[in-house]
Amino acid sequence: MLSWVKDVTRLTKPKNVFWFDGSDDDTAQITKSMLDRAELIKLNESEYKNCYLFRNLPDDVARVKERTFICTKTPEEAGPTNNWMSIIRAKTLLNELFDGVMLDKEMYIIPYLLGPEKSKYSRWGVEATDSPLVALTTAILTKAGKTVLEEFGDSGRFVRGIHSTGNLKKENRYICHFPDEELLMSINTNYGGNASLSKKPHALRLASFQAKKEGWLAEHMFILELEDPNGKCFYISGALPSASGKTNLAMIRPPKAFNDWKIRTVGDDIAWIHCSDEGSTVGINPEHGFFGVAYDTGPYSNPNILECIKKNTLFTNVGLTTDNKPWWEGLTEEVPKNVIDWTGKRWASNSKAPVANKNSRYATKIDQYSLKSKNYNLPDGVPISIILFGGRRANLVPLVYEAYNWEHGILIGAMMRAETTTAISGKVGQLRHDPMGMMDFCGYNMGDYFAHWIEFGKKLKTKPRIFFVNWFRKDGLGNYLWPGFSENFRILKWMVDRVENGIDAVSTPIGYIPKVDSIDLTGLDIKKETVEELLKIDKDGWLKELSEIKEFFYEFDGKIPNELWNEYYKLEKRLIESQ
Ligand code: GTP
Ligand code: SPV
Ligand code: MN
Repeated sequence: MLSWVKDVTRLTKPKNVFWFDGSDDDTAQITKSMLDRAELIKLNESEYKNCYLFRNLPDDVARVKERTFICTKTPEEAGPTNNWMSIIRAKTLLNELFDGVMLDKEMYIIPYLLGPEKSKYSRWGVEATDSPLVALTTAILTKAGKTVLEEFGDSGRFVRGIHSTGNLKKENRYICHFPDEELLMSINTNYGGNASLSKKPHALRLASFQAKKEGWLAEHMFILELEDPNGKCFYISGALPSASGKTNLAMIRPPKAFNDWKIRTVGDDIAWIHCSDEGSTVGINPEHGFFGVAYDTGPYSNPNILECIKKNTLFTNVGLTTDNKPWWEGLTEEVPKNVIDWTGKRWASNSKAPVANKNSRYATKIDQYSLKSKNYNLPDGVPISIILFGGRRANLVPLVYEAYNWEHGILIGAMMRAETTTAISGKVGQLRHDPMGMMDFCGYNMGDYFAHWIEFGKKLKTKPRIFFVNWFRKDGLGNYLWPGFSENFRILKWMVDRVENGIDAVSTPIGYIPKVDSIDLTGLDIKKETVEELLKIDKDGWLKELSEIKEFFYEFDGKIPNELWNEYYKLEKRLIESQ
């Protein structure tokens, strides 16, 4: 590690090197240096203790898929859903960009651990960055600093990450992954998902590649704990596309009628899933903090997080009130007077632009979240009995359905599509493929990834049951048909009833759907017809969907596994025969 840091120093030529030891003192020192340079705003200490606001440049507030590259020997290894760059070209280009890039700057060396201490499932890495923002973010989102070195031992194996804020010019922005070398290089961006290399670049893109080699899964999934009134706990992991409800669901508060049920959080964005020595499915959350969407987070959508983000939290791209409190749409009903928008300008009350950026975020530690599962940090992980996939679909996809078996479940995950959100730069609301929510995060050929899921299933003695959800169905006027948020608990409960109590369901061409009266609607004002509408299956629509999925699968040049095609044709046949 020392020799690697020397190499990076020779390349980037920083003014000095800051070894982050994970202490509060180190964090305070980095924070102070940013405050001194007016790069950070201290928030109201009495209401937001030790909280800060950082403003990214307006064109650097989301992940940029078009500047994200997988650098392997052949394009085939990266597959059709990733941008590929040859290793030689990427290295030449990046070495030039990184040459002397830290001249007047400090370089922070941040060793980090992903996953619980003393866990065979955990991994580690080191990020060398000249961005104090990235240093602080990594200190929140992972276990970082000295303790990690104890975990390392004298192992020379760690993921190497080099990052520089550079000049933030978009045309020279690169987020490059070298899976064979376990190396990451990112430059000219300071936004979380592009620059905090421990998160998506390591914990998903490189980890998914390692997972394939080693027989586990690195997924864009939350893990939640659901405790029934008898005290029995179930663990559900689920993939929903970016900015489509993972954090919200992992933290929901069951509706009043179910206050003897509990939901607690293990993780909100990434899950590493393994087959245990006993053949069961176990999951860990590699992260140690939440990097959640702030915009729209409020008493209705996520009441539980609001208290947690009132201390030791780093906000990006939210608004600022005159008394130095963070503000975003959804936090309170009224826009505070004379609020400053996320770009730092006074917000005009007739403005159509939002006060907070729609991809504004909070970074906060899971330790201080009161409704975390007590098992959130178990070295052996938690046993997962339900996996769910979800879409963001105004039409077609019902509120919930269950796969007939593991392979069918993988097919419905692979068929996942969603309307785009502000989590990635580009147009919002456009339908795109997002298999298993991993479109932007699978570090290798997705055809091989599907095959790996099939193989993984073969090792499991008991397989989790697989469900699909869609909270986003709309009526003809564009209103959501399902109230969502805490009411989603009712759907989780139905899943547990299926798995635990074997309650009956309706067999349809696409999978099992609930009998209308088996979703517990106690205390919810919703018409039976609306629920029927939410569960309706439009066979012609599904056949059209399938033909589009087929086109997508063809892009993988024969790499879609036979098991998936089999399930695909069985599904098509069921749809045709039921016409
Ligand atoms: P990433 O951190 O980007 O991976 O996002 P996420 O999947 O954790 O998304 P999050 O929970 O932050 O949800 C973000 C958006 O989804 C917000 O705009 C919410 O309003 C919306 N959302 C979440 N749950 C629901 C729901 O049940 N119904 C509806 N209509 N919207 C929802
Ligand atoms: C996502 O976009 O899925 C996120 C935010 O969770 S980021 O870490 O920026 O990728
Ligand atoms: Mn995410």
